[in-house]
Amino acid sequence: MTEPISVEELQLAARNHGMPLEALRWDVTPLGLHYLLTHYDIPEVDPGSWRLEVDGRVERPLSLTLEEVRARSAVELAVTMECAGNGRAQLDPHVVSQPWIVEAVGTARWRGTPVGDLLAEAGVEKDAVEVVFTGLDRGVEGDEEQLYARSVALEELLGGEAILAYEVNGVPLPPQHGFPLRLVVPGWYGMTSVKWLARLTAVDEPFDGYQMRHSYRLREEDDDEGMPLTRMRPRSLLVPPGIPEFLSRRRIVAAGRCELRGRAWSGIADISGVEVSTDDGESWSDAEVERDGLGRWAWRAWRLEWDARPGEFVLCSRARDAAGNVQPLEPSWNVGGYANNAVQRVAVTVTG
Ligand SMILES: Nc1nc2c(c(=O)[nH]1)N[C@H]1C(S)=C(S)[C@@H](COP(=O)(O)O)O[C@H]1N2
Ligand SMILES: [Mo]
Repeated sequence: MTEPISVEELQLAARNHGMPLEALRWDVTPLGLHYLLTHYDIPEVDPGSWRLEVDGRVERPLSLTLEEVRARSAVELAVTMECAGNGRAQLDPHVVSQPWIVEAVGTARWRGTPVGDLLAEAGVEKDAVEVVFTGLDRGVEGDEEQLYARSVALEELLGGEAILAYEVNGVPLPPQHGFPLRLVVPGWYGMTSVKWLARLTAVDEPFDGYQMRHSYRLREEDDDEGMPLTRMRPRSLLVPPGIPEFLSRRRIVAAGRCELRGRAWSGIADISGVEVSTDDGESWSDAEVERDGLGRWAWRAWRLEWDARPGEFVLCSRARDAAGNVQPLEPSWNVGGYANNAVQRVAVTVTG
């Protein structure tokens, strides 16, 4: 990290927890260990009076109870979700917001009904271009009072695998993950997967809400229009080897054979390889990457045997995807501090 964080950033960091990195051991992240990010307050929702409204440019507006949503066709998808701000705290100059280092990620089994099916049922008008997903959580951000809302292009919803999820890892959504219903858009950074859904509105021009127009854009300067953030760039992380030193979290590893393990994902294309370095990126070896795992939208496990000799090491791993994207060694800065997928560096002391 570059500069100390403020009390306001600590306040955010204490509410919005990351995934402890040792949880990379599990294929599916145990529920309480999945990362969490909530802009405003977690709303309290009465499932009895809650309705999902589907309106706007549709032929047959819908108003559905939770039971009615649950009675529709259901699918379960293992999805790796990562916050677009993951890696922000490593940027220089410092970007003030939720100070994630690398831990804003998790993989969950989300069960719900395909968004495309529900839109087909409502009969989307020909002039619709996007659907706006509006949550129940209200707050003030950038001087604008708002309900958290994001839009997704219609073609992405009709051709894609997005679902309206009411279960995670086999249980009803807990309050913090969007009870009673949330959007899950596989492969995309987390901001698009709107929690506490109340309304889907088909619109005939691109939605201009704060979370589209201002947040979640890659900008070099404040007044750039910028490019919207969409899919997750490739990233890999190491299961922390050995044991940690309490304060620094430096890893202590006993000399000898050590299996280095980790996970890699990309929302753009399938992972095509992972390389590992034990000398801070000077030299690289190919790790063995798991092939089938939990499917296209979940991270892939990788492993590499390391003959650890006593001394000081910096371990790194670098993922690439089938579209040719590779993790950079150094971050690239942007105003919001988004999409920093620079390789992770793990300091290790090997003891004799
Ligand atoms: N309604 C609502 N949906 C939301 C958010 C929010 O603050 N309100 N945060 C978004 C962001 S930025 C992320 S990264 C993911 C986090 O999902 P999780 O907390 O279930 O891990 O939810 C997204 N959906
Ligand atoms: Mo996020």
